[in-house]
Amino acid sequence: MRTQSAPWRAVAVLASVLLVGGVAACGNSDTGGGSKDDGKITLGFSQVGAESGWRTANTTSIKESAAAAGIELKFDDAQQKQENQIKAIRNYIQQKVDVIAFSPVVESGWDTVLKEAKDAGIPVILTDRSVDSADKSLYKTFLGSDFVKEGRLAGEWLVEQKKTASGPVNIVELQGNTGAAPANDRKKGFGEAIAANPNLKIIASQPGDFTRAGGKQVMEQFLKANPKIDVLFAHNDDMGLGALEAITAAGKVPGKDITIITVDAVKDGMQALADGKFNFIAECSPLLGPQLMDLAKKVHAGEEVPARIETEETTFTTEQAKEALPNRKY
Ligand code: GYE
Repeated sequence: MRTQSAPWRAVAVLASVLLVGGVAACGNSDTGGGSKDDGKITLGFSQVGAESGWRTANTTSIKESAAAAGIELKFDDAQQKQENQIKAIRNYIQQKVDVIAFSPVVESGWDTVLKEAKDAGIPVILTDRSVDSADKSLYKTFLGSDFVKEGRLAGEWLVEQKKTASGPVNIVELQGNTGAAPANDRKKGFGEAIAANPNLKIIASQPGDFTRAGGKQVMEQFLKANPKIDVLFAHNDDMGLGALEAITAAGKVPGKDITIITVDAVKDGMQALADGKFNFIAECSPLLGPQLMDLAKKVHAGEEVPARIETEETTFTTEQAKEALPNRKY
């Protein structure tokens, strides 16, 4: 699929001509709009928040990679609020940054601000999470995981584990924040996979906002309302880690009385898996920084980039977690 229409390329070429002209004419002086003409790319990045170990590792990856690539990074933490992200993107447009990248907290409601960036001639890169905009010309590319696949891998593992179950297997699900692509997609993939065995039933499913506190609180409610819980599927490690506290407090043994499946595979999650408190993790890599910087350089230069770049990922059992933990970077 083509990502870069002719008018976009024209704007990019014109921008670089102006940039080069500007450098020749007035050295390092500021253009007045905030974007410097010293040849350095300025990237405005709007991060979701700091809700999980995954997010912290992602932020570190982006900051370190920007420094290594010689890209000037403007960074904003939206504290899981869409309105803050829209504000940050508008600021970046006003400052005339060269490229905007963001990780949308929810999928919907971005068309207006994306159109504003497009009209200002600033290319946008989606990273980690995507948007549901029908107009694909509003952004250049989406770099991130296949969340449906992560959910499906989690579900397929469970189907295999429970293939000899003769009665109902009661599953509870801790979802990510409402409306987020990884919450919608992991739910979808998991649900599709477990449909292979009618004994596997999701008896409760609630958002825990991808945080430990959310996971703990919702798991407490699940345990109170449901005397028989066999499996927990948590959309990330942090909610699973919060749920561990609730499960232990209820006098149950995590990983034995309740099978626990999560997504991410950050260090704390991998430790819980190695300790037998979790049973399976579908990996989701937060180390998107280097690829993002590469893409920023390319779209700034007006080069074509693929419309979708998928992160490579794997899955872990307890044995595999024990092996991988000593070299785990995040
Ligand atoms: O799984 C979760 C984080 O968007 C892939 O967001 C990301 C998710 C990740 O809060 O831990």
